[in-house]
Amino acid sequence: MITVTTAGESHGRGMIATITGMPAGLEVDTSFINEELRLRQSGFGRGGRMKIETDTVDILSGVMGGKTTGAPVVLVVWNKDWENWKDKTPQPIHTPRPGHADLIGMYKYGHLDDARKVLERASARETAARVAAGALVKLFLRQFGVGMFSHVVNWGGIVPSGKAEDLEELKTKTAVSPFRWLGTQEDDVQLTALIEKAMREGFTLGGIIETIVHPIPPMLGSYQTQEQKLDARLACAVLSVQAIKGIEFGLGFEYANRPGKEAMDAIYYGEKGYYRKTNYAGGIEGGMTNGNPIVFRSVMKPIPTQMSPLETVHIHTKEKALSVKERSDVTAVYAASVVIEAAISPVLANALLERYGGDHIDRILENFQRDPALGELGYPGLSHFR
Ligand code: EPS
Repeated sequence: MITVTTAGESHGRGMIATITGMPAGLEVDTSFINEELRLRQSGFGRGGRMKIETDTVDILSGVMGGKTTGAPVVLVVWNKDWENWKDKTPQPIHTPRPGHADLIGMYKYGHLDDARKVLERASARETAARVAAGALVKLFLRQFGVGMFSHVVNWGGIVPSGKAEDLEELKTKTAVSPFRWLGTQEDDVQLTALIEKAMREGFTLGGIIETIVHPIPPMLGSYQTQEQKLDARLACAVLSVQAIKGIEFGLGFEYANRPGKEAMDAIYYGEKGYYRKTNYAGGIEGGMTNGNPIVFRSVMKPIPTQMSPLETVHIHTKEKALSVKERSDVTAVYAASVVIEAAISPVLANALLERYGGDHIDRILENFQRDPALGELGYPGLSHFR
C-alpha cells in the first residue's frame, strides 16, 4: 500500500513528502514532476510568493539509476523564501483569521503566544509536497493507461460558456486556457476583471473544479466494506486539500431532482464489451469503477487570508479586532485543480495494487494484463496505451 506523508512549514527549509510502498522498478521522470509543480504555481491571482519560488523536486531517497527501488521515497521542494525568513523574528499573531486553522489550532496545540506556529503548517504551501508525491504516483498510474485532467467549471461565480464535443476536445481546450476552463474570450475578460477587482479591493475568490479520470480500469474499489468504497476514499482525499469544502460525483446533487429511470446508466454490450450511453454515476457504482470516466466536482472556498481584514477577537484581550493581513493568493482555483489530482493519485494507485499488487512494477503489470475481466468490461489492453 502506498502512503504519502508530508512535512514542512511554509517558510521553513522545504516541503517534504515521504512515500512508502512505491513498487520497485518504476522509471522516475523528474521533468514530469517539475512540470506538475510548475502548474501548481500557475494561474492569475497568485500572491507574491509565487514570484519568489520556482518549485522543483529534489529526490533524496528510494530512487537509484532513475528507478524506484521499493524503499521509501523522500522528495523535497526547497523553500527559496526560507533565506528571507531564517534570521527574521516576525511579529507574533494574536488575531486569528476567520476561516483559517488559527484560532482552534492555537488552543489545540497550546500556541497562544503566536498563531504563526499554526499557520506555518496549515498553509497551502504544503500542497507543493503533495503535488510532487502525487506526480510520482501518476507515473505509476500511467503504466496502466490511467489518465486524468481537471478544469474549472465556476470561478468566483462565473461559469465558462465554451463548448466541447467530447472529452478529448475538453481536455485539449482547457489545457491551453489561462484559466484551465472552457471559457470564451469574453469569459476570460470577465474573469480577469473580477480577479483584478479582488486584488484592488482585497477580497478573495473560490470556485468549482471538475476532475475527469479517464481511462480508468473497471473493478477498482469494492462494495464490501466502507473502507474499500472508492468514492468514499476519493472524497476523503479531495476534502483533505486546503480550502476544499465539498465534492459531488456524476450527477451529484442533481440526483435529487430526477426520477430513478433518468438517473441510472443503462447497460449495453457490443464488440468492445459492456458499455453505457450515459455517465450519471460519474464512473463509480457500488464503490467500484465501472469503466466509465470517473467524474467529480470539488468546491473551493475563497482563501481565508484576505487583504481587507475580517472581524475577529484579540485572543489575549478578548477585544474586537481585525484579522491580520498576511501575504497570500487572491485566488488559487487553477492550483487547486492540480493539487486535487495529486491527492487522488495514491487512492487510485492503491485500488490498483489491491487487485494486481506486487513488489515490482513488472509483476503488477503482468497481473494486470492477465485479468480476463478487463477486456469484457471494455478496458483496452495495455498495448493500446503504448
Ligand atoms: C502558497 C504559499 C503561501 C501562500 C499561500 C499558498 O506563501 P506565503 O505565505 O509566503 O505568501 O501564498 O498560502 C495560502 C493561501 C494560505 O492560506 O496559507 C503556495 O505555495 O501555494
